[in-house]
Amino acid sequence: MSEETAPAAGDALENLLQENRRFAPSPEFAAQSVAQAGLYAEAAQDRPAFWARQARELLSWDKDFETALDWSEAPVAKWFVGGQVNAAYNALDRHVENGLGDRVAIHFEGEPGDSRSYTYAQLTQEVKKAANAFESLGVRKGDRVAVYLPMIPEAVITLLACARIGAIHSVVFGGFSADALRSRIDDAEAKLVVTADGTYRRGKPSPLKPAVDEALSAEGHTVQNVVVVKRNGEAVSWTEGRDQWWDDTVGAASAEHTPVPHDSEHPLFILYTSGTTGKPKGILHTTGGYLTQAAFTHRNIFDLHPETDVYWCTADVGWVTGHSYVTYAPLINGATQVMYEGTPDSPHQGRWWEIVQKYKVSILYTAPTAIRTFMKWGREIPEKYDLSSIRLLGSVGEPINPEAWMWYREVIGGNKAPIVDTWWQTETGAIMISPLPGLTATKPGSAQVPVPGIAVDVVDEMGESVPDGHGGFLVIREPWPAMLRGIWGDPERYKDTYWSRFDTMYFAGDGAKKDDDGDVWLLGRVDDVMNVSGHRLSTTEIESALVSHPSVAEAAVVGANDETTGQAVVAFVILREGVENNGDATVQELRNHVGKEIGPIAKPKNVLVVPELPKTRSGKIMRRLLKDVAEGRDPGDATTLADPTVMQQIAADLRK
Ligand code: 6R9
Repeated sequence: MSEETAPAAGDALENLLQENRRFAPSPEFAAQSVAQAGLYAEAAQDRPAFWARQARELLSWDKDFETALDWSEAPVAKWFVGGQVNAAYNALDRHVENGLGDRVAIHFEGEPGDSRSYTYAQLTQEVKKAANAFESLGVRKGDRVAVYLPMIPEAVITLLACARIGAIHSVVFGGFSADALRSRIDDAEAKLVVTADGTYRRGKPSPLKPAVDEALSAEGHTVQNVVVVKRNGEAVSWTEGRDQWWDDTVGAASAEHTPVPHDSEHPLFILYTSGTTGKPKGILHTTGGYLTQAAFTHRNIFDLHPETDVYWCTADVGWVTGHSYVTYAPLINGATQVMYEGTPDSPHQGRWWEIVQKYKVSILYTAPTAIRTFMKWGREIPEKYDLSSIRLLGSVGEPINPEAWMWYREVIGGNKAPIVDTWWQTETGAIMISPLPGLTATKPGSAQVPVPGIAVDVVDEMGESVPDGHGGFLVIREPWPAMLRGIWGDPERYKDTYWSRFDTMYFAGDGAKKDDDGDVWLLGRVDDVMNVSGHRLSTTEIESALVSHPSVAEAAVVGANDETTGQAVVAFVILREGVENNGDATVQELRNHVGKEIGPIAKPKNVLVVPELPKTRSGKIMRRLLKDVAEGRDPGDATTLADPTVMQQIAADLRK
């Protein structure tokens, strides 16, 4: 996109930006809002001072810090320099000391229907025992611990036990292969692996330990011990001396453990992101700044009233959302949360809503892909349950199309719960763009406004801020507390990936647009933006148009190379349950619908009706694979898909 063509980019995006529905917070909601309007002005006046106040209010420091921000070694920031803090103490012990020991920290719901709850006092005890156990296995401050666990309380316990002793956790999502696990173990040189015999998936036991055994079968690794949680009771093979049952080590450990203070910049964790190409990047986060922004955003964006709310974030601990908004922020803020092990359709498609009803969940944080799946299953399923406890809804992970947003609001939120669409990344550590629910009049499909104290902008090719009503690249102009401190073992790659596109600004890799009010709309990764006959089209916008057709459940759009137009729009759609595929007639109907919604330029050249879409395990559509299909190539590596057979299903369907 050149400066000259930048304004044209806007034209094709009008569809999304003509969205003019607004939902102001109700007077009752606004009256009890945690976030106060003064935050924006305070942050604008002195950003580091604003974050320093948050750091001191939200965390208990063993030693107060001297400097809020040291940016002298940019682009590596230091926040709250000289301060000392312990993440686990802040998440646990201090609540017990403050008389909140009996408050439930976690209501765990297993897939087979077993459940257990941990109070803050109980969770503190478990973490102390795990900390002692890991130390007895030789884990020291700064050592790396690989975590390959399902969504069970032991995952949170393990992470907090590492944080307590200053060991750096590196969670590898339980759905990743043995090879992926090994490469992450090697890259971080992990000393300990914490895993489980397995978990449950759709009512069946699903193994984990065999992948660890396979990962460690070849020589040359750094792992000394494997601690194994017994979860599904399936038989596992055992390496004597190396393998230890959780119940034997953690179970036998002392429940006395004194947390030691860590420097604010002490590394807290590494989390590998799936990176579009090549080797995964080990995103490094440190302690004080990360915890401050995670806790601040969690309290203000989710309007958390810890005494009364029941919070449920459906993310797996294998993703950054499961770190910031399951493990750290809710516990730092003293919240009561729900944790669910399994899939949304086990044993039936109402499982989530049954859980909401059972625990009276008041704050629900999930992803657009889940919302669209529930839309596909039909509103009569959630309508069978009492969802009246819900008072706030959150969305994360992808742009949420206005149809899904409206459905979420009406069917799940009872037409009253504000929706916060939260934009952020593994790299940003915590939410960066989001409405504040008691203050912002929300717009279906837009993440809208930067969090107070965060300097987001949309710039053109030359790095110039675009005027309202125009699109470009999303950047962050100033360092923020929870920003990544680098890529593990590869400082150059950190600079190249994020700081070379625009010299002094962080390049997020997302396309975005400011509407006439200056609100930000996320338009997908910049590699998802197509150029058709010189017009820039957003995959998100066309997908959104397709999904607004009553026959369509889900859609994914790619730009396929085209001799005449540069790129051509190719759409993959899943029809709603009960809708018949009438071949060419259906295709024509959908093409015309997009033509009507956006304009003839956006009409897909091809519409392919498919049974499933290829998604990563975090629910992101793998457009790269669809592009291969659209361009007539054999889709390459599909191993990172949640369901690796999806591509075969699509190929088989297209051959019909
Ligand atoms: C938290 C998380 C980051 C990428 C990001 C963007 C997309 C996340 C979004 C969103 C539009 C939102 N993304 N939230 N796009 N609206 N509310 O998902 O982290 O897995 O690192 O993904 O996800 O493209 O760049 P991560």
